[in-house]
Order: sequence, then C-alpha cells, then structure tokens
Amino acid sequence: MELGIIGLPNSSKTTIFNALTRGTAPTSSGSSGKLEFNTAVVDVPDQRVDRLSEIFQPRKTTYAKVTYTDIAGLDQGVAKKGFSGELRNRIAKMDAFVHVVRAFEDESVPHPLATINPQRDLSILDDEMILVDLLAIQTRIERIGESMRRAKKGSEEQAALEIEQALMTRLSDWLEAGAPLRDMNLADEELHSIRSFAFLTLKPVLVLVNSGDEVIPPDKLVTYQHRHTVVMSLQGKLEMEIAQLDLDEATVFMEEFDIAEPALDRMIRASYDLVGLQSFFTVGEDEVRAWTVRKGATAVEAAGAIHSDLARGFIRADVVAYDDLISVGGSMAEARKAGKARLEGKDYLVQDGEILHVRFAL
Ligand SMILES: Nc1nc2c(ncn2[C@@H]2O[C@H](COP(=O)(O)OP(=O)(O)OP(=O)(O)O)[C@@H](O)[C@H]2O)c(=O)[nH]1
Ligand SMILES: [Mg+2]
Repeated sequence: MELGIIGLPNSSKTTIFNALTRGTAPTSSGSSGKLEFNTAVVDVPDQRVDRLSEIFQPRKTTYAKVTYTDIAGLDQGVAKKGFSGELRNRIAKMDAFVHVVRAFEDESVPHPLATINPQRDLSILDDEMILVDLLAIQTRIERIGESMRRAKKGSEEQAALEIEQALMTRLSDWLEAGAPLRDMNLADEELHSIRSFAFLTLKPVLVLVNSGDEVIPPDKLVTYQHRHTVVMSLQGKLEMEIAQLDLDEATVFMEEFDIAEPALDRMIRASYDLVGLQSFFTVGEDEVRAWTVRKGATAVEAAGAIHSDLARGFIRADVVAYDDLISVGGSMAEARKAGKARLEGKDYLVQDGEILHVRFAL
C-alpha cells in the first residue's frame, strides 16, 4: 500500500515525510518546485504486536507496513500546465493521499500565496485534482463520440459506448459542480469500469494540517466533509524532532511536553484504516508478525497473504481474538480450553486483530 504526500510548495511535506520515516531528506524554506519523489516503507505502530512480543519473546517481531512517497511539484495551475508524464504515472499508482496543509506561521518560510489560510490551500489542490479528472473525462468523452460515429447502429459496440458515455457525462457533471468523485454514489460495476482511469478524486484522503507551535484541533483549522476522508492536525516540526531522537530521549521529551503518543503514530494507523486494510497476527517463538489483508478478507485469503502454499493446502485455521488470547495469558492451548479459540474454514471472514494459526497440507 502506498500513500502519496501532497501539498502546496513549502507546506511541510518533506518535514512530515521525515517525521514518518525518521528520515533526513532535505527540507528548505526556498521551495524548489521541482519534481521530486522520496519513498520509504514505514512500520505501522501497533501496541497489540508489542504486547504479543512481550508474551512470546520471539526472535523477530514484524509490524505491518505502509509506503509513503513525498511528492513535490503539485501547485496551483498544475492540472492545465504540468500534469503529465512522470508526475501523472507516479500519482496514479497511489492508493490514497496525505494532503499536507500549512497552518503554521513563520515569516522565515515564504508561502506561495503570501498569507496563511489552510482552508484556501486545501481547496486549491483539491480543485486542481478535480480539474485533472475533468480533463481526462472530457478527452474520453470526445473519443467516445468519435467511436460512436464509426460504430454500426444497433451494434453491441454502440450500446456499450452509449453506456460509457452516460456514465462519463454523470461523472463530468459531478466534478463540474466542484465535488470529488469519492462522494458520488457509484455501483460496483461502475467503479470497476472506471478503474483504469485512476481518477485522483476517487482516492481516499487524509488531510494533515500542520499547526506549527500550537496544538489546535483540526476542526478549528479547516472544514472538510467528504467520504473516505480523515482530517487530523499535528505540530510538524515537533514531530520531526521527536522522530529523530532515540527511544529513551523521545520518551523523556514526550513526558516533558505531555504528549501521550506521537501524532504521527495515530496518523499511520489512520492511513491504514483509510484504505480499508486490517491486520491479523501470527505468533510463535520464531516470529510475532502482523499481516495485512483488506477488511472482509476470508481465512484462505489471509493464509495466502502469509504464503501461497498455505492458501493452496488450506485445511482450517485456529482463530482467537486478541483480547481473548491476552485474557488467558497468551496461551493458544488455554484459549482452546476456555472455548475462546475456534476452528474456522476457508470462507470465514477474518476480523481485525485476530491471531491465526493455519493448518494446511500439501
Ligand atoms: N515554524 C515551522 N516551520 C516548519 C514546520 N514544519 C515545517 N517547517 C519549515 O517549513 C519549510 C518548508 O518545509 P518542507 O518540509 O521543506 O516543505 P515541502 O512541502 O516539502 O516543500 P517543497 O518540497 O519545496 O514543496 C522548512 O523550512 C521547514 O523547516 C513547523 O511546524 N513550524
Ligand atoms: Mg519537499
């Protein structure tokens, strides 16, 4: 899973990226405006994994992962002037966006529009994305028109073109009204039929408002009500500083500033939820590990996430909920005795936080 970090120039994208990745990519107040991508894979913090590791004392602990890519180069006017080639390809691949919005005041950091106004900045890039989608749809509608002139009247081809034309026109009207496609009611087969367009406004968005030196709740900074959207605020520079400390120093620092958990940890988990993913765990002396599957995945799909052999030879899975396993001190055998572990078949729908042990034969 990959999330693209977008935002206006100098909005603090790279600062957030560094905080997320404990990285040191160069940040600067003189935004270069160049096309640049920094990518890193980040562990999804999960206290359940920590607890299971304490119990099982495995040789190795593995967290779920999310990939973040810092995408510089989006700015006002990009839809009409600069949205092509590498930038388009890179962005189309993203599963979701982290939209970084500047709310911090700092005279040494120039703002491309000179004033601080998070609501305005949020709409600027949103409107650009709407325009990018709209332009793609208009091109498609023109092509459909050409094909329709060539297609035989009453043919299957013509019928299919008419259906597509009607859908594209609906999408276009929706975007013209200024709303993202993710707010629209679309049937599964409609969503499927437009998948290859990788429309930007269909992708989930995590809005991250950087409030700088102050803690300010997000709803005091922006109003943003859309589907598949999470809005959070954080103190960007502070988060980057915490991320660059070692664990002991970070603990002392956080106690001093009365921070229970870095905002970034919450944000990483929120990104994971946002794209419809969940974790299940496997435990043992060798490894305690979080695996990623979509919400609604079956036991056999979960087995396949571990190894294709496990899916192929799947017999049954021992399943126990995280809280139930903890309540019996972490022992699978005790969980079974207490009637808390179940044997489930292929079609069982795995729930977030369950511990699975797959029985299989090849
Ligand atoms: N005062 C203050 N400055 C910040 C904060 N976060 C980032 N900055 C500064 O803002 C400037 C721009 O930050 P970057 O992270 O480079 O911004 P960017 O969005 O990656 O910029 P481009 O990639 O050039 O578009 C840098 O000088 C940062 O140090 C913050 O929370 N408070
Ligand atoms: Mg940058």
